[in-house]
Amino acid sequence: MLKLYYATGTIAVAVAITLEEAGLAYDPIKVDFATGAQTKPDYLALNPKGRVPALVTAKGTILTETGALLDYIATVQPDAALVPQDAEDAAHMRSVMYYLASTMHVAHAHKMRGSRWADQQSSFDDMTAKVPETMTACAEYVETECLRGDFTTGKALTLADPYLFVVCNWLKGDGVSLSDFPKITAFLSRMETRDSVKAVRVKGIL
Ligand SMILES: N[C@@H](CCC(=O)N[C@@H](CS)C(=O)NCC(=O)O)C(=O)O
Repeated sequence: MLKLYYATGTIAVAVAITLEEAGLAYDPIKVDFATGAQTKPDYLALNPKGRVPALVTAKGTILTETGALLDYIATVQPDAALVPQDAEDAAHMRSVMYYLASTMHVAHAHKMRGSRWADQQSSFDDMTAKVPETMTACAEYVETECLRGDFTTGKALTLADPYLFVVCNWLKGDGVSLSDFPKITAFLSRMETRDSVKAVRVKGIL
């Protein structure tokens, strides 16, 4: 069975939701951030980046990077139709995924993970203070450019949606006023009605 290494509320939740959407069985294994388990030798042997998610396949191969794991799920379970047939829709889906990975997730990380980029407490404080502004700018982009209908590419859920759901769930805690973003608000509510999201909540992953 697949093994998903996750921490609650992190981007690893997007992988759990996508596994549920695809109907793939998996064993969720919690990495306890409270004790810094992601920095300990046992976990670093699995993922030298010290991050979640990591997915171990039935063959024992270790896969990392959220976008890669989502694409892996779509490839092994094509019947779930998690990638649009239309090439331009698929490109839009991936542009949203790359945006989330390279820009919005990174902007969010400036709140708590300043030590990745600096050493001084004043630098951390400055980065944290900027997060409401940068995440609001990201939310504006998501609201106007990413959501092209009920979901990222229109009517049907694709790989970008569990990813977008998790990152947009961080907005409130990052000081963004969700009432300014009706499309994002409706999208978050829509995702909450899905069995996949309910299942990860029941499992305590979200
Ligand atoms: N590019 C990676 C980023 C993964 C990542 O940064 N995960 C965070 C949780 S949202 C993490 O594991 N942080 C642990 C740490 O920084 O110590 C991906 O998308 O999978």
